[in-house]
Amino acid sequence: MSIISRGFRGRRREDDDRLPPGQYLVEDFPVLSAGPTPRVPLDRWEFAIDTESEQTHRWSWAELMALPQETPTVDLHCVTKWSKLGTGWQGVSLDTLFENVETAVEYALVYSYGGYTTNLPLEDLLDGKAWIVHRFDGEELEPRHGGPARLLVPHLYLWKSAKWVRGIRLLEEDWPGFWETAGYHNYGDPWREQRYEGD
Ligand SMILES: Nc1nc2c(c(=O)[nH]1)N[C@H]1C(S)=C(S)[C@@H](COP(=O)(O)O)O[C@H]1N2
Ligand SMILES: [Mo]
Repeated sequence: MSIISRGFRGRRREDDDRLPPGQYLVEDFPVLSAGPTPRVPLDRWEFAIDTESEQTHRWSWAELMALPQETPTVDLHCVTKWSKLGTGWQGVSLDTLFENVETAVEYALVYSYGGYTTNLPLEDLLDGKAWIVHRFDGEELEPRHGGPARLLVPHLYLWKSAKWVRGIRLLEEDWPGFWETAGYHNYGDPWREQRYEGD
């Protein structure tokens, strides 16, 4: 008779290597939202990139769908300590969306339907590191997980992956977002355990 539950014995070594310090694995997909789920009809949905020279690049839902689609499989790490490995998504790389965007600045402020914001360096959105995703696990992205579309930036804590994403404003100076203003770390690297301001 074993007194060790399968859950503990069943964890594989390669999974441990993918788990940042202080995190534990989950199989379900928790929902963390700071407010109610906004509902945006697809015929009124748009995504925008606003540059420092007040140029706005806009995409309708149909235009987003017509762009080259990628299917990243990534690990998610939430600052509340759960990690979910090997999640499968579909969406458009930020590299594709930034193709015709001219900018000389370093900072990005991501904003969502419903008012949520989060900031990160522009370079963390580029070079295959971030997507606007609209499908999860082979299905349309559920509203509670950010549907119709959310940002996915898996190398940073999940609060940077803005749900119900509406746009990205490019800024000369860093502008802290919702959680960053509330004492969370400005950058949020899970491998350096940057949870709170000062970590
Ligand atoms: N618009 C918006 N995006 C958000 C949030 C939010 O409250 N509003 N919460 C963030 C936090 S703290 C986390 S951990 C993840 C949770 O995503 P999930 O609910 O799909 O697990 O979304 C992030 N993106
Ligand atoms: Mo979170």
